[in-house]
Amino acid sequence: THTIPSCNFIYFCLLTFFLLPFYLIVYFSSEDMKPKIDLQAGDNSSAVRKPGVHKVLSLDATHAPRDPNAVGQFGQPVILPGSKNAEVMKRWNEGHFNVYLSDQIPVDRGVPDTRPETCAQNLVHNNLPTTTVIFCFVDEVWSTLLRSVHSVLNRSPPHLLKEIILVDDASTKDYLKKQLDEYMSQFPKVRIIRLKERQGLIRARLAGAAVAKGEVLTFLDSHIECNVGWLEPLLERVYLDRKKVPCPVIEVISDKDMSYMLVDNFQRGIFKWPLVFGWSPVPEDGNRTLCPVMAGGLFSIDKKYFFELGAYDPGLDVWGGENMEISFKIWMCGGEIEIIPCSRVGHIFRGQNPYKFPKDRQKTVERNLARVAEVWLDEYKDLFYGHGYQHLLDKKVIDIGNLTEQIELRKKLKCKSFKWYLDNVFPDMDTPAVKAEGLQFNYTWLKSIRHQDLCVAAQSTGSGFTLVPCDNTKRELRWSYKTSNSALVSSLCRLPP
Ligand code: UD2
Ligand code: MN
Repeated sequence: THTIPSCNFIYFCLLTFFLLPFYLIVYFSSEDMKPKIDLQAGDNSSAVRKPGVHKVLSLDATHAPRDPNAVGQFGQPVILPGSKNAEVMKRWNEGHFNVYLSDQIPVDRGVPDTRPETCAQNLVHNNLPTTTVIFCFVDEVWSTLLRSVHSVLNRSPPHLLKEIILVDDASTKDYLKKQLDEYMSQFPKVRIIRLKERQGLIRARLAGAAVAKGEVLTFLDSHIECNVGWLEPLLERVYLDRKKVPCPVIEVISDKDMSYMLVDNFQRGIFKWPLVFGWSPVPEDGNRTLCPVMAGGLFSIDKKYFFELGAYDPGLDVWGGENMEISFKIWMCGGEIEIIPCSRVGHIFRGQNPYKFPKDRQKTVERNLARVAEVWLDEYKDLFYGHGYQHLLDKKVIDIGNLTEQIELRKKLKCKSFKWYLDNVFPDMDTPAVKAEGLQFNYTWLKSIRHQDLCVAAQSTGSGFTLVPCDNTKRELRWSYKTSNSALVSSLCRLPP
């Protein structure tokens, strides 16, 4: 005969099979399970919209990570066993950094708060403008793209973050199509715009800016991690003066071990002829924060001001030169570029662009730079062409396109001269000219020392030079400045640290 189960047993089954799942759902969606938001400056969130000031909100939803034991947590370096080398190398070219390792690190990892100590005490206004964060990307690695977006969501005061716009510059990878839409649909603030044809980062950013709803535009590269308190100091600058264009300090995420590294020597962005971007220490008597040229990737700008300045020259293709264009334009037409020491964003610097250029890379960048030189450099454009770009003067060789609109814009905005810019913004600029045996060589943006079609090659024995036909794929033809005053050093040399 069958025995009737006891009441206790029925209750037990009921609890286990019906109530427990219900209870778990309620528990996991409860406040306890949501990312913790740390208002280190006291809970002043309710004061945020009232007039007045508050301490910078040190928001960080990742300071208590879900998995504190995961690799790379808190920006620590990860040393993989040698047995993983083959896998690391196999995936390296997907992004020109350690993609294999990046994929193992949580997309919402914590990073060390690298701000100078006083930053957390700084006051900012309660009624700061809102911002649209614009990431443009082409074939970005999945884990770094996600980490970039999460770092913005987790470390930005929600009331200041109007939206995040992802502009997909005609990526070819499948995961960036359907899967990205699905993933981002859990974040109502994230919008994806897809360009039908590859436009390059300049026109991709313009496409994002055209539909942005925030009062301030914040441009970021798609392989970054924003640090604690990164946003408010940028917005505060724009709030105080809408013609100020603030840039965060760009910290380094190692391309090899993915560690987040503090930048503690304060540098500003500069250029050398022929319009080669570089970093240099601030001169003794110089203003600590003024920055003659921005690196290009990371900055905030008042949206209306961006469009008043004519945004970017839309004739610039794919990559390169747009940081020179926007920098000269801002300074010469009444604005200022400033690096904000309390705002920090890590960026993976890659040895090479991991994506293809629709046309030749070198020709694309040269053409962009020539457009900038023609519009902004006045008589100094001769110095640009003189440093290895004589061939660009032959209009039959390279068509730099129509510049009428850009030249008209400069007139309309009544911008100052390039001489004014050099005298006032970058008075310590020097012109590196390498002289040897009566020849005048030019140092080019490809880091070669060039005389017509010949380039100086270092010899692997460590002493002596030869002159060989230029070829930008050869390491022995690459030379760089290790510090602003150093001699040019061959990339074959290893210097003591
Ligand atoms: C630096 C800037 C970068 C840009 C560039 C000069 C920083 C940290 N980075 O080089 O923002 O100013 O100098 O142009 O200051 N991308 C596209 N379409 C393209 C090419 C690139 O959407 O056709 C995206 C790319 O996925 C990335 C961003 O544009 O998110 C910048 O490109 P990058 O990371 O290759 O440039 P980077 O850091 O070498
Ligand atoms: Mn980048």
